[in-house]
Amino acid sequence: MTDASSTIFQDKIDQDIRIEPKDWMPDAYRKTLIRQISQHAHSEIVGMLPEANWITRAPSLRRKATLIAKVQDEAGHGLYLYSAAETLGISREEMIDQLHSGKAKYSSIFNYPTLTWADMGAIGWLVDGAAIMNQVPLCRASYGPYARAMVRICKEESFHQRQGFEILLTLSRGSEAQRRMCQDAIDRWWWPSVMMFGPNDDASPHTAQSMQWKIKRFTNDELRQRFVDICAEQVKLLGMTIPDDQLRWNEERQHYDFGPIDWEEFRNVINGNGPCNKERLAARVQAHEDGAWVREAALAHAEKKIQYGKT
Ligand code: FAQ
Repeated sequence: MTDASSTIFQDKIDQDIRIEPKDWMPDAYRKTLIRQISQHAHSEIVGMLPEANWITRAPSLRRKATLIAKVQDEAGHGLYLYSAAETLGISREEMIDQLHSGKAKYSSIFNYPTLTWADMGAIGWLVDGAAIMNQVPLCRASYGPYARAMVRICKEESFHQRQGFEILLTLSRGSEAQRRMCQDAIDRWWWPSVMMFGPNDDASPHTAQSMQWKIKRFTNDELRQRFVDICAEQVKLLGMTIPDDQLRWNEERQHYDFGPIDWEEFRNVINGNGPCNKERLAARVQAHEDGAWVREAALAHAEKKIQYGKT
């Protein structure tokens, strides 16, 4: 690194000029982006599994078609994100190896089971809702390929969030059993969704530096608070409750106060001991092995095309 390249890099960050793949960047900036973008990609791919569980059991053809489309969108998000990470000099094989060997993380939220149809609603409303809250600011991340991938992803996530809320709204206007199912799903998904934003700011090793580099635009706690504020209002439309007896509006702060987060549970889940960690990883590894013939066929086809001079 020369002083001049480092100054040019910092000037670009300060002036909100995007950093592009061929620009000089500090090694630590590159590593942080690879870590975050690849974990994000893995989350989208592993995130397909809890919902895929309900495709064959969706209550109507319309619900089934919508759920298939949503899960397919998530595959697309994973692929844009793997491509964005590849521009930083890591191969897709290496990222996938890191996921399958347990070296790379993916979002804690996808290690919880989907027990009833109402979970599809709760995932859409709460999980996609939390994802949007975290991802809209990433459309302004300093690294160009990541920020651009996020624009399309956010548009799709907002559709996902609305379909989830609509599932819960329908259940909330249904029979007593359906209302109970709706409340039960909210009860189970609330706290894991609140944890999605990551550790509190004072326990987050990466936030300060990522904010300085304008990868992150808001801290974990700032985004979590916004999420709680919005959900505390939206839940009223459902006539349901959030499972937190300390949730109340604080006039002075102009925000909702909320109860303590069980960080022990969070640590357990991200360290591989959540309810479904082993099942999720095993399903991914199996899918990858089952797909080996497709990769081989695609490679053979590409080689043939090159051999015969076609592109
Ligand atoms: N789960 O210092 P920080 C979705 C880790 S996509 C697991 O705060 P950072 C779409 C963190 O990696 C959901 N690990 O780190 C969808 C770090 O570990 P490391 C995914 C977590 O990076 C919806 C350590 O803790 N979204 O839902 C979690 O500055 C429905 C210290 O944390 C993204 O990935 C967690 N929840 O901030 C799909 C968004 N939180 O790497 C299907 C992009 C923290 O040192 C269905 N990522 N950790 O070993 C980000 O914005 C950031 O990476 C954060 C964490 C905010 C997640």
